[in-house]
Amino acid sequence: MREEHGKVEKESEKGQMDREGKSMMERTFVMVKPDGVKRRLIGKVIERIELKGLKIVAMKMINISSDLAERHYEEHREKPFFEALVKYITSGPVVAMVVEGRNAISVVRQMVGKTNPAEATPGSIRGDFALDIGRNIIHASDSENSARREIDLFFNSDEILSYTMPDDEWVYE
Ligand code: RTP
Ligand code: MG
Repeated sequence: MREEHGKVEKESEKGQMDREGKSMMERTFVMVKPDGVKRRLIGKVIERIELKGLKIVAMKMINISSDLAERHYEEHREKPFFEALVKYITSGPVVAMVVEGRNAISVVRQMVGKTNPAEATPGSIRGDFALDIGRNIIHASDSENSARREIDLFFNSDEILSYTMPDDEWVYE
């Protein structure tokens, strides 16, 4: 199996495409933010990821340093909310994960819901558990490039585990 962060290509799936002709197995970076941890929502978030059929291939609880926070959110450096964002994300422990599955990047973004929880669809994580854009529970990578970059920022390659699930044939056709 050839592995590259953000994208996973199993020998058996090489060349396989989904119905839109897109490649399939992806890895995405997911993080339960400090408000999610302090509101005891870690289990609920993980449960949704598992129930969807996705696979957690790395996970750890950490305190994010200001330096890591600034690098993680560097695309927002010039935004007016940047300082508050860094303060928020460094305010307590987070649970960082790498999640793998078919089209995992867009699938998890859909599960997370819109940035502003007030506009997020009920049924999404933000839609069900949050109200304020500055306290929106969860982060997920928004593209293949972001996923690759963020996984590399938070995890060493030896922290990402490779294993098979016994129900793979029931999750994937
Ligand atoms: P995330 O990166 O955390 O998954 O969130 P996102 O893609 O849905 O939203 P993004 O635009 O990347 O914004 C990153 C985080 O910054 C905070 N934010 N505050 N006050 C504001 O207008 C504002 N806009 C964004 C949110 O915590 C958002 O998740
Ligand atoms: Mg974002």
